[in-house]
Amino acid sequence: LLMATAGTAQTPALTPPMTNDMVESYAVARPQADYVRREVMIPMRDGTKLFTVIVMPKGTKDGPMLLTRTPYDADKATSRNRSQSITEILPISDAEFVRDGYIRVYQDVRGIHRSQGDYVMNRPLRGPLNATAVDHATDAYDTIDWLVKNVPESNGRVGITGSSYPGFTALMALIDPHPALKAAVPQSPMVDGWIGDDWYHNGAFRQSAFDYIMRQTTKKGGGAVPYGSGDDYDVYLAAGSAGDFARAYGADAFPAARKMMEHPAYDAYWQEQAVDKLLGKRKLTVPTMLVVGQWDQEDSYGAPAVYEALGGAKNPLVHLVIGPWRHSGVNYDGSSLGKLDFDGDTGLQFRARTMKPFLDQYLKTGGKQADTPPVLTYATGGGDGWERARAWPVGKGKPIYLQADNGLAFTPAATAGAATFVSDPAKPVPFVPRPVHLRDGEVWRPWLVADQRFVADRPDVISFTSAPLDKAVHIAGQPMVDLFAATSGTDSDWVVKLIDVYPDDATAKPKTAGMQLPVGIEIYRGRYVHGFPTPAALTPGKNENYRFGLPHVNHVFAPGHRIMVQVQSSLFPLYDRNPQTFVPNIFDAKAADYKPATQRIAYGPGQASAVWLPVVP
Ligand code: PG9
Repeated sequence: LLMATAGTAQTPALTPPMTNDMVESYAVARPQADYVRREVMIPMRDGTKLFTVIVMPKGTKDGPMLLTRTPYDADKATSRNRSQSITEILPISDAEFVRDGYIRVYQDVRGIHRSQGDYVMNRPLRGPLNATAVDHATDAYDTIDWLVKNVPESNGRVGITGSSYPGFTALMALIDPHPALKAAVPQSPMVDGWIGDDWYHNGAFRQSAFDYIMRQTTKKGGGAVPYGSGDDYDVYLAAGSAGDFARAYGADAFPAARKMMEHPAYDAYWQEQAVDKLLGKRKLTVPTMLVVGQWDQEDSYGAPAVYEALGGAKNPLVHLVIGPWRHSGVNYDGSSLGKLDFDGDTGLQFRARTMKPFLDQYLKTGGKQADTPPVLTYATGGGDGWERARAWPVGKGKPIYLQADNGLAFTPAATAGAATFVSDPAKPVPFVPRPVHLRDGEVWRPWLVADQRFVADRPDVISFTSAPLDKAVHIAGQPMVDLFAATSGTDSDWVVKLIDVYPDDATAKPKTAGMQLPVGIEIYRGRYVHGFPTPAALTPGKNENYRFGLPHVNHVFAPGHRIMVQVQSSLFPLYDRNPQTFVPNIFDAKAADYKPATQRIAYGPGQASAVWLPVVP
């Protein structure tokens, strides 16, 4: 320090050479920062304080607030880069908002990162599963209440958004909402963890849950599953059942994993926390735009299910958006996915042209009426971009039937028959090309558009293919599987894929030549064919009718392309293996229960297996 005394300049005191160079704590100096970033602890009604970061452009006045409630670290979310520019510290998806004077608020949900309290993975609403006085609905309410009273730069209006888990918390805020909550944009929300979002799909367990839970719910030690660098396919196969895996790798020490495994069927535990069911029982009072990716590999079920539960087109407050995205892809560069290229950055297009005007209308002071369509979807394949609609689905179900000789056609097969294959649980079909690395984002994010030629030649994968189309087939809605199938075992999984087969000759676009593009992939655990809450053994050799939905899509099968339906009985190691012998609980299946089975896929009169395509006239 320079010290001046009575006009005589003194030699500055020098830092002694042996001073400890470690600084205890230091608030980063940002002399040029174009923003204000405030960290606060917001008290909830039970006294628990939640860590919240409020970020806004310097000089903000009368700003709308956009809140995200997250288990993924509010501090990290608001410190993307060490920068003095607001658009650099916040996620890229916030840029359009803060450039226009929005106040961005990120909060750690209770019990995680810097928030106080208990972390309950999918904290159920107060009621039969939650006897406390707090849940995500009350926490959102209390947070909004505090924000409108304590952020003087705001105009007192709040919107809520977020993808996936934060999509789930955005939906929960709609239950008995705070009057200052004026709009919501839940993206890829986790809605029903058993039917079709993160933990199970139609009863088949997603083993990726273990790694997620072990990473997300460990305070010290623990963390990710030590897969090593080989092939996760081998790791899971060697372990045995998913239950054996959990016991061997210590996942059973994690309450979140135990809760999941203790409820293999669709019992009250799942039914009572299904957010679409919770919202369906209430009147929606907040304008809500539900968003999902057409190839959402984590939460494809939630957004369309909530749209339907809230009354769909009959409810003027609800909007649905389906983009050509992977899970949460809406918040990143949406120019491409796997081998597919789109018409520009579809993520940015949606955020800037649809989401922001929608929020502006309800959140800005004197917000302008936006031209928000009830439904906005992006037509992929031979389609040409964004399409507005009054209601979803747009198309009407038209069956495309499985045929003899691996054929597929819009007319039913004249004579009954069946195609067979042997499914061997010792050699399950991989869900992506091996070696499998479940944690590799480059593989995980686009896996739902992975070219299926990598398995099409396996004897346990059966394909039914149409003739080349002479005119385009445009589908917009949810393709429905209507499969008549039998197994020689007493339990079985059925995986059905709807595929767009690109022509082999495609010199203009060699990377997609001959591609088998999955338009939708879904799995169904056979034991639930007579009811999700009531698993039962299958009768060997007896045809059962399996009916289930594929993810919602807007896709155009172009002229010259072929439509394909592929069937197999495993999707490993993403989904645990079905032993193909009925056991009361598959988590406890023993090695001897895993048996090869002959699978019969039926077609023709009385057993007309088909996929109902939502064809746009
Ligand atoms: N799909 C993730 C998730 C949602 C809800 C619960 C647990 C996980 C996510 O991406 O947040």
